[in-house]
Amino acid sequence: MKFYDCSTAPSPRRVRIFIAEKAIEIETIQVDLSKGEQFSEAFKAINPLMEVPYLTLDDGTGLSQVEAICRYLEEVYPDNPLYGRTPVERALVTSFNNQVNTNGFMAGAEALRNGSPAMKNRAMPGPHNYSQIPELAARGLERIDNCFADLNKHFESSQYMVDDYFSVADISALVFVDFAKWVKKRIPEDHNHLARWYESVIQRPSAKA
Ligand SMILES: N[C@@H](CCC(=O)N[C@@H](CS)C(=O)NCC(=O)O)C(=O)O
Repeated sequence: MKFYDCSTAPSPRRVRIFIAEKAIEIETIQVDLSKGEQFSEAFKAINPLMEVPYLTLDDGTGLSQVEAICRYLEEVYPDNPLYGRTPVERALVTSFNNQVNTNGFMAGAEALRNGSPAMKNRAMPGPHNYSQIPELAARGLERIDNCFADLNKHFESSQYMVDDYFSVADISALVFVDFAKWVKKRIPEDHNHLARWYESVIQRPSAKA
């Protein structure tokens, strides 16, 4: 397997933390997004979507999208399950993972990609150029605030995203909180429950990934 990564980017970080939690070794190739390496003919031939993360399997199959890659790794490396251990836990993990990615991570992407001058005409990743919509940047910031508040409420009565079970939903939430800093959003001082959860997950060795 080969894992195409960019060490500074948040989407591949979700996979890096997942790999670290599984304690597996995968050959990793850096694609420097700051230098536009995702647009090179060489990388386009590997992933026509021109995005990271990307995983190629030994039989030549290529997998794009964080979710597809993590779910594949969960199946081939079932030890230390991160998508749930029972039917109900798997359903809850999927639900909370989708919620935090939609309401948090995507809000961060909306704010950054529609607001940063460096991302002019790159409001969406991938092979097509899209112009920025300033209203979406403003709405993204508002949605980040709401996601922080919702997570704070959630962690009032739950150790992790799903009860006392650390899962891929916690990885997504951690990457969201760190990604929000890119648009100058930090956990508000009075969000004690969210801060307590963050302190516990950021201390895991995998969080350094
Ligand atoms: N939906 C994709 C999103 C991946 C994505 O947004 N990757 C970003 C890095 S965080 C990227 O490759 N950006 C390239 C670009 O902006 O041109 C996934 O889940 O993997």
